[in-house]
Parts: sequence; C-alpha cells; structure tokens
Amino acid sequence: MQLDCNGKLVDLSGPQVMGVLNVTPDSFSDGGDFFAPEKAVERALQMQAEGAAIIDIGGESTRPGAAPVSLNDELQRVIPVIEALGPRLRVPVSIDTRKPGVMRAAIAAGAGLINDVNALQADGALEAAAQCGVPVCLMHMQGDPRTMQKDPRYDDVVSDVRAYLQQRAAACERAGIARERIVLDPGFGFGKTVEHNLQLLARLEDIVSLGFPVLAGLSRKSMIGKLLGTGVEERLPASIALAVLAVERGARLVRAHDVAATWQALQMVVAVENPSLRA
Ligand code: 7PM
Repeated sequence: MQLDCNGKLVDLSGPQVMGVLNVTPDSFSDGGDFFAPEKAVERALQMQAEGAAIIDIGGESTRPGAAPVSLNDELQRVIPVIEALGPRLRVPVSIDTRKPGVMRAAIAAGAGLINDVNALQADGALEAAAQCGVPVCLMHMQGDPRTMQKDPRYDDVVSDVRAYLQQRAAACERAGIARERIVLDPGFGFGKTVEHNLQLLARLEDIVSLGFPVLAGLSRKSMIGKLLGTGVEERLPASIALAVLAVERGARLVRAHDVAATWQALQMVVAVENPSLRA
C-alpha cells in the first residue's frame, strides 16, 4: 500500500510520521518561529532527517477560537515555503487547508497531498482536489474552529464519526478521487470532549475497518493537558503513548510535532508487531 503524492511515494505498509510545520504567526507550538521560508526549509529538512514521511504545512490556524484567514494571506504564507521545499525534500509536502484556491496553488507549487480538516466540504473543494490528482486526508470536525469546543455532543461519537467519514469518502469517489488516494482522520480535539477523544482512540479499529489508511493527530493536544495538567511543551511522553496506541489499533499515519521521538517509538512497535518492516 502506497500513496502517490504528486510523484513522491509514501509507503504505508507500516506506520509513518507526518511532521507538522506551522507557518501561522500565532501557531501555538512554534510561536511563529518558522514563518520565514528559510527557517521553514531548515526545520522541514530536519524533520525529514528524523524520519518524517510527509511534511504538513498549514497557513490557517485551526486553533479553537482562531479568526479566519483570507485567501491571500494564506497563499502568501504557504506558497513560498512549498516552492522552496519541493526541490530540497525527498518526502512530499501536504497542504493543510480548507480553501480550494490554496489547494490548487499549493499542488501547482509542488505539494503532494491535501490535508483538509473540513473533509472537502467547502464550495469547489471536491472538484479542486479531484483535478489536482493527489491524495486527500479527510478529517472529521464537529462545528467550526471558532465554536467547536463549546458543547460537543454525539449519540455515539465513534459511530457518528465513522458514518461521516464513510459518507465523505463516498462523495470523494463520486467526484472522481480514486479510492487509493483517500486517507481518513477522526479529528482528535475538533469538536470533542476528552471522553469523546478517548472513546475514539479506544475504538479506532472501528474507523480503520472502513478500509482506508487512517491518520491520527494527537501530538500535544489539549486532551493531554486536561488529563495531566501539563503545558504544550510538556506533553511529549503522553503524545508518544497516544501515537503508539493509535498505531497498535491500525493507524498508518501519525501527525506529530516531535518527529524524532515519535518515529523512534513507532519503530519499536514495528519491531515487535511486524519485524519484516524494520527500518
Ligand atoms: C491549535 C490547536 C493549533 C490545534 C493547532 C491545532 C490535525 C490537523 C491540526 C489533526 C489533521 C494541532 C491542531 N490537527 N490535521 N491539523 N489531523 N489531519 O494540534 O488532528 O496541530 S491543527
């Protein structure tokens, strides 16, 4: 099983790490340190060396309560970084966006995958992704980033998220996105309480059973802070534990800020569960 990301291949026969490169001035995990293209390139090369199989670039903060970003601001943040990275990275870049205009420009600039927390629900997004011909990661979110953490409710969070992702995958296929190009993500923290997040992780196999590769984004998330009382910079051990639990339940991609530590942990899972895949 592999993803063809605009010519760069991602092998999914075992778990892989998607490294997070934020280019928002307000991004909580890097304080905007990587806003300058040269800095971003440096960090992306480091994540590649640490084992990242994909570098995820987002110019729109999806932080709970964050203000919307205009198309032009988002393009100005991400396109120069993608252009600079393409020729210097062996691994593909994914574009974390909800806007079809950013999808098209990012893929034209060399990005290899679309990561949409809105699962291509914006007007024109399905068409844009289908025409780009790259893999898409469809994430579940209840509500929108501004209000999603107010009072999230589900009948059964796992079956609700499963049904939503199945429906979005079907919409993609109808729009001409090949099955082989679809990745699903339960969207930890996006319109979910700690209990919802824990149930989704405990029963991640119910999402994996849809038959698509699953991505899990748990790194440094606030559920850890709520369970342990730790600040964002103190969440690595718990992030690693959650990544290992997700991969044990069948996740094939783990989105993480701390690439080296996450990659090393996943290699231990591989060594135990599937020694023939050892790096
Ligand atoms: C503030 C709060 C800033 C939360 C950033 C975040 C995911 C994602 C993000 C995820 C996929 C973060 C999030 N999370 N894309 N983008 N899956 N596919 O913690 O879980 O990085 S942004």
